[in-house]
Amino acid sequence: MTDALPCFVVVGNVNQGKSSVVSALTEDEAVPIDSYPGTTKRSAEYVFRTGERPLFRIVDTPGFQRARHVLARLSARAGNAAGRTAALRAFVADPAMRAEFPDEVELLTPILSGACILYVVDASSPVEPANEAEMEILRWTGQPAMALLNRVRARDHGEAWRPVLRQFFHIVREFDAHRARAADRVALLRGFREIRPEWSESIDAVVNAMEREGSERCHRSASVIADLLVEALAHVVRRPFPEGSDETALRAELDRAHRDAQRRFECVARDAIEGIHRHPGLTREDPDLEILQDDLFGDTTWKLFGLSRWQLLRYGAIAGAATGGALDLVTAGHTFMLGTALGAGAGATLGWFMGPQVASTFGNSSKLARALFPFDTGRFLALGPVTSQRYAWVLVDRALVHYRAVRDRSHARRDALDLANQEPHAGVAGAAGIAAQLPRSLRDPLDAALRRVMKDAQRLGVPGPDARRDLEAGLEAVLRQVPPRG
Ligand SMILES: Nc1nc2c(ncn2[C@@H]2O[C@H](COP(=O)(O)OP(=O)(O)OP(=O)(O)O)[C@@H](O)[C@H]2O)c(=O)[nH]1
Ligand SMILES: [Mg+2]
Repeated sequence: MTDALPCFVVVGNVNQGKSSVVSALTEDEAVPIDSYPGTTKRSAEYVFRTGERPLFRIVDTPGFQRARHVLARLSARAGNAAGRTAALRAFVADPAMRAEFPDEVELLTPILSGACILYVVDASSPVEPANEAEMEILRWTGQPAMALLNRVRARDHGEAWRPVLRQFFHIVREFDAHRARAADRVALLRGFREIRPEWSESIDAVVNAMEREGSERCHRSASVIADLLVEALAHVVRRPFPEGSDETALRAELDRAHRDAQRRFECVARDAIEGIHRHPGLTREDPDLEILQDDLFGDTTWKLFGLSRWQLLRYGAIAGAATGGALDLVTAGHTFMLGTALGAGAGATLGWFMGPQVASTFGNSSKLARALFPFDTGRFLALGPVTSQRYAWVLVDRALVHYRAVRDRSHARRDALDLANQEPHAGVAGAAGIAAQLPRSLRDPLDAALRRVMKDAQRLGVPGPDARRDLEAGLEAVLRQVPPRG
């Protein structure tokens, strides 16, 4: 079955980023990659699938080690151009040659079985005579071939490489294994349509499947983020509050528990988004200034994420008029007593200056308590659901930034997810994020959906299906438009 699939073999000198290209193209984090030359010792085949369906095969190979010697041996064996491919086949089949040139035999074998060639060069290194020998040997195979200019370091010898590569290859492309995104992978595969026309149908099928998969990932990510928001915004923590117990301590404990739950919800959603994008092994524990590592309730987070004050003002979130049902909670008297709660407006306004207040506390005799816990007659104190629209947008924004970083992350990278450098820190709300930059045509429906979720949570404890659906639709529309990091 898999024999009918397009098959590519990735070759080149040692340490050029061959395995990195394989890893990026197959979205496989398990491909061994390392900075020491000679990491890949044996050829290994990787199959790219969407769902269970195999789409193409890629063979990673050891690097050329002694191309000039091999070319000399081959030249001695091949009388003329007509005899070259036969000479190569004889070379690969010869046990003595395998013993003397194990890497070259290993990398030439899959090419001679009909695979297309991806010749990877590190454009940060100069062209060497050995490279010329490599390209000549590949030419002898007679297989369609594309050259990829990858860059392992910052230096650039691309100008010297290009004219040399053009002499040997049908197509020469830039492909940065560490930065390649879905669109780059698709463009690369499309290139093979031109050099292997008999594969054009299967390559079209691959490209269509990859595009469908991208769209599906977006849809599933919207659902994950909608789950996060529904859970986080509706969450209520509750503790018994016996007569005479310490109210201040209890309120602090509720606050802690509520924040911990919010952090947990965010973590679960991040794991799910990473899973959807085939990044199950991603490390996020980068000690350097990680803005998304910054605590959800940290000052920096609240400065950098979410909407600007003016945007929130427009949505009525600051004046306290926005959260509808939340206002029902306000009862006479401003000191905290059982059965009273702070309104969302007051919380949001104070929160801007004094740090995040995201939800209100309520007791067992409040209206909300009767709605949420109708059969509970004991004394308790509870905190939630979220009343701060600003907080809702901070949560949305962090999810968007995380989504973009994961969506656009090449599987060739083995370092921790660098969320720190996603955007410059300008020190104002929205500066690190995406939400504040969204066009109003996307932001307005999402804000309306968020408000509805919060309002439902305040009245019914859980958002209704319509609110959930609108939220997911609003999020999906946004995710489809999130541009790559500028
Ligand atoms: N910055 C950067 N580093 C890269 C890129 N591609 C590869 N590298 C690094 O270069 C080193 C070698 O990458 P590999 O993919 O293992 O190279 P290889 O050609 O398979 O190496 P061998 O198997 O040893 O022949 C690793 O440290 C990679 O992280 C790139 O696009 N950008
Ligand atoms: Mg390798």
